Amino acid sequence: MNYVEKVLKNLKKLNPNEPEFHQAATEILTTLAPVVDKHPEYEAAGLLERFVEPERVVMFRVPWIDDKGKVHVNKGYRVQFNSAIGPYKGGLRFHPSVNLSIIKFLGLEQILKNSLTGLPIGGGKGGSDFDPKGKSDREIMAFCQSFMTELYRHVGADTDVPAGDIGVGGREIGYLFGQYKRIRNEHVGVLTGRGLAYGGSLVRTEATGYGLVYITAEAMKARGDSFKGKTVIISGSGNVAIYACEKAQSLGAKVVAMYDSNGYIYDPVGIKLDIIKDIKEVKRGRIKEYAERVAGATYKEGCSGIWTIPCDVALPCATQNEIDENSAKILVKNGVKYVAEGANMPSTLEAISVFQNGGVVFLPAKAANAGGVATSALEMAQSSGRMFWSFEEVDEKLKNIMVNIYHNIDKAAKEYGYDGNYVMGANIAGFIKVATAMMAHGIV
Ligand code: NDP
Ligand code: 2IT
Repeated sequence: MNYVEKVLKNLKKLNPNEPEFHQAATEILTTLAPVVDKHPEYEAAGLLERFVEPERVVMFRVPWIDDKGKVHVNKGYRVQFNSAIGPYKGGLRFHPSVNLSIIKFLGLEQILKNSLTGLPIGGGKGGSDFDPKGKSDREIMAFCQSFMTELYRHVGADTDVPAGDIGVGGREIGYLFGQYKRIRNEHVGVLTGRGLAYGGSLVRTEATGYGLVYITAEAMKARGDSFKGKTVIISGSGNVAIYACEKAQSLGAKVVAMYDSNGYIYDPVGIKLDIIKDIKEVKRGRIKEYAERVAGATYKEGCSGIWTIPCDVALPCATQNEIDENSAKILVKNGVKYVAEGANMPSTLEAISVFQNGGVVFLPAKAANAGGVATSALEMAQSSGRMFWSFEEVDEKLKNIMVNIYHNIDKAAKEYGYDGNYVMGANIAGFIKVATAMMAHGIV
C-alpha cells in the first residue's frame, strides 16, 4: 500500500460516518500521489496525515427563541482546518443538512481553493443545521446573535475570517457583524461579504458567479471558443447561480434552466434574470413562480430532471452531489462540452469520471468557484488598508485571478503528464504551496 492509500484508509477508519469528508479526501489525495512520490520528505514529515486533520474543530450549541416564544437549540460548527498560508478563511453555511462531515469536506476543499487564488488565506468552514427558510427577520437576527455570541471568541481579522455560503447572505453577515462588534468593541474585517456601508467590497456579491464564468470563458478561449450562442443550464437560483447567469448572458449565452430545492424552470427563449432576482433576492420566494409569470416557461417538480435538457455548458451552482453518474451520462449523451462547478463538490466521483472520459472540459469547484473567496481576500486587503476600490478595479482583479487560476491548473496538469485533467491540475497546484509552507513551519 502506498503513502496516499495508507493515509486514506486511516482517515476512513478514524472518521467513520463522514461520507462527504471521505469523498472530498479521496478526490484530493488520489491525485496527489505523483507529488508525494517526487517528495519522499513529505511522508517522513507526516505531511498528509497533518493535512487531512483539522488544526481545530469547534462545536457549540446555539439556543434562540422564535416569534412565538418557543426555545430552539441548533448545532454550531467552525472547522479551522489549515492556517499554513494565512488566517483561516471560508464561509458559514446555514442549512438543515449541515453536519460535521459536510463542514469538514468544505473545509478541506477550501484549503486548496484558497491556495489557488494566490492570496494569503488558509482554509476553514463553519455553519449550523439552522434552517433560515420561512423565518422572520427577527428570528434570523436572534439566531445570528446567538451564533456569534459563541463564535466571536474563536475568530478575528488576523485569525479566522468567515463569510457567506448556502443560507448566509448579506442579511445574515450584517447581524453576525453587528453582534461581533458589540461584544468585542472593534470595527474590523472579521467577516467578509459585508455591506458596502460598513466595510464591504464592491463585486463581492457577484464574485463567485462572475468568476465561474470568467474561468470558463478562459478555458473556451484556449480552444478558440466562447460563450456566444451557447445554451447553458445553471442549477440553483441563489447567489452563485444568479450572478453566473448574469455574466453568461452578458457574454451572449442563452441560459434556459435553473432550479431551487423544489423543482426547475425551463424557458427555451432564455431566462429573464430580473424576474428570478425579484422572486429570489427581493421576495425570498420559490422559483415555481417564474413559470406563473412568464409565458412559454414551464416548471417541473424535482431537481435532477434539469440535467436532461440538452445544453453546451452546465454550471452546477446549488449543492454537493447534485450531479450523479446517471445525470452525467445524460449530459454527455446530449453533447455537453463544458462543465464548471459553481457549487462545492456538485459532481459525484463517478460523475467526474463520466465527464473526463466523455471528452468534456471539466473545471472542478476549487478552481472554478474560487472567485468568491478571492474577492473576500480583496475585501480583507481593502478593509485593512482602509481604502476602497471601484467596481471596475475589483472586477479587473477578479478576472485576472480567474485567468491565472486557469493557466496554473492547466500548467500543473501538463507538468505531471495529465494534460486537460483539471482535477489533477487544481489539486496539485493548490497543494504544492500549502505543502511548502507546512514543511517550512516544522512539525506543527
Ligand atoms: P444560496 O443559499 O444563495 O443558494 C443556494 C441555492 O441552491 C438555492 O437556490 C437553493 O434552493 C439551492 N439548494 C441548496 N440546497 C439544495 C439541495 N439540497 N437541493 C437542491 N437545491 C439546493 O447559496 P450560494 O449560492 O451562496 O451557494 C451555492 C453553492 O455555491 C454552494 O455549494 C456553496 O458552497 C457554493 N459556493 C458559494 C460561494 C459564495 O460566495 N456564496 C463561493 C463558492 C462556492 P432553496 O432556496 O430551495 O434552498
Ligand atoms: O465556498 C466558498 O469559497 C465560500 N463560500 C466563500 C468563502 C469566503 O470566505 O468568501
